[in-house]
Amino acid sequence: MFSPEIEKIDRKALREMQLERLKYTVHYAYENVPMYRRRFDEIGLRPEHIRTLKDIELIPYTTKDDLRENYPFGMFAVPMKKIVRLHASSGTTGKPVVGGYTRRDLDNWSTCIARILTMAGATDEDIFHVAFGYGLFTGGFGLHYGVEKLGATVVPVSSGNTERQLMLMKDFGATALIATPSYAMYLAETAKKQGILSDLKIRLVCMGAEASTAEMHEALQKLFGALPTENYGLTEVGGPGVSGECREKAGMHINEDMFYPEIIDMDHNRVQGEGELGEMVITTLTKEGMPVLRYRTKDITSITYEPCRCGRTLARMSRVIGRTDDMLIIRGVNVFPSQIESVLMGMDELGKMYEIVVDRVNYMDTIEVRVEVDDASLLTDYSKLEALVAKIKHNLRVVLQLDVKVKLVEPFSIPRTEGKVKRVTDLRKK
Ligand code: DLL
Repeated sequence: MFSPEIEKIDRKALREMQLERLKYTVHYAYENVPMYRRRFDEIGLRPEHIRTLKDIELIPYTTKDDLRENYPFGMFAVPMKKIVRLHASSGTTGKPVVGGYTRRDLDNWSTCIARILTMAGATDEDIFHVAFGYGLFTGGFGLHYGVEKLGATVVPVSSGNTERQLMLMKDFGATALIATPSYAMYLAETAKKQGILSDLKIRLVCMGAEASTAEMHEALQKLFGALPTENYGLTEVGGPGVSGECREKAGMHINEDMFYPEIIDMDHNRVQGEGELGEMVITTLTKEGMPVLRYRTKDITSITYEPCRCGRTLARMSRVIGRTDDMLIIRGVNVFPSQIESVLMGMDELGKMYEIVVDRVNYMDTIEVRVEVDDASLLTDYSKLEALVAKIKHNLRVVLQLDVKVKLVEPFSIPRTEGKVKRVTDLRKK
């Protein structure tokens, strides 16, 4: 373990530490961030009203809109002189969310990442190929400094130029790959196509920044012959480093000394119990540059506090099944793209790239799944093709309780992305 004193901490001692840090953060945010002072004053809440961890529920939520309204630096709690780094989310619409880091924030961030990489089985002997974008995105630099803190070798390749990436992975003898799940898959598929998969020494694939399914992990493990693990985070609370999977792959351990997690019910905004699915809400416990209280992530997951087989006592969050704003409602049925991915990735006849197109025809919602086949020759064999389409439709119906149109397409015909993949096109929104 990278920080055994924290990762194996007795939970009572952890709760005491969290309470102390929560009280401090609440005072600190109230004193230094005008938005928080206003919010508290409006409802007559004073920082000293927070006496127990449960009292966190008295604090109003923070949302993406709050951060946008305070763009770019209104949420910062220190003068700019103390901010040594800025990052921002890519945000497809409107202004991005900006994060500001003090020197101490950067140090804590690297510690969180070094823990997560160690959990995944990395050591200072690994050579990390970092294929996350370097720039305002928190993925590249965030992981980079964590690898350095671990003492491993970092190859800051950034995103783009897949063939060159593979050449470097091979020539530099990379043992660990850091990428989004979709890009890791693209690298593996391309290496397979070029016949160089067996020349790669990758033993770990550390993925994050987008959702993935157990089936996707299995498919990657088969291709790379390496253990895929995932980690989670978001720009609003600092970027990657909130949580990560250990080799037991039984949920992502949350760095609870730095982040206080809650799960709330999506409809009633109530705090959920252990194991119940809901929206993740995060409060930062050590941030100086931009403390955030009860941030609504929109990510749907659950939390367990049971100690893990690996010996860590830090709580674990389950794989994110989707975002509240990603959920599709098709003819009244709730559908998460991850449910569709589980079905597709579990079928050997299929390739690993797919897209989902939703439309409305004659007032009726339609959903079409386009998926690549593994072997192009299948597309010319009409009876096999029909049987496969029928099988996919059946499997999707079992999971979704919906009839889905299925179109099989040639390998590598769906465009790949180097950053976060966009699987769904919803034409109803046009
Ligand atoms: O994606 C931070 C990050 C970078 C995490 C690299 C892990 C690795 P944003 O660009 O602000 O920050 O996007 C945050 O991405 O709210 C989730 O919806 C999604 N996300 C991140 N990690 C995971 C994951 C980074 N492991 C948003 N599983 C979050 C599912 C994830 N979704």
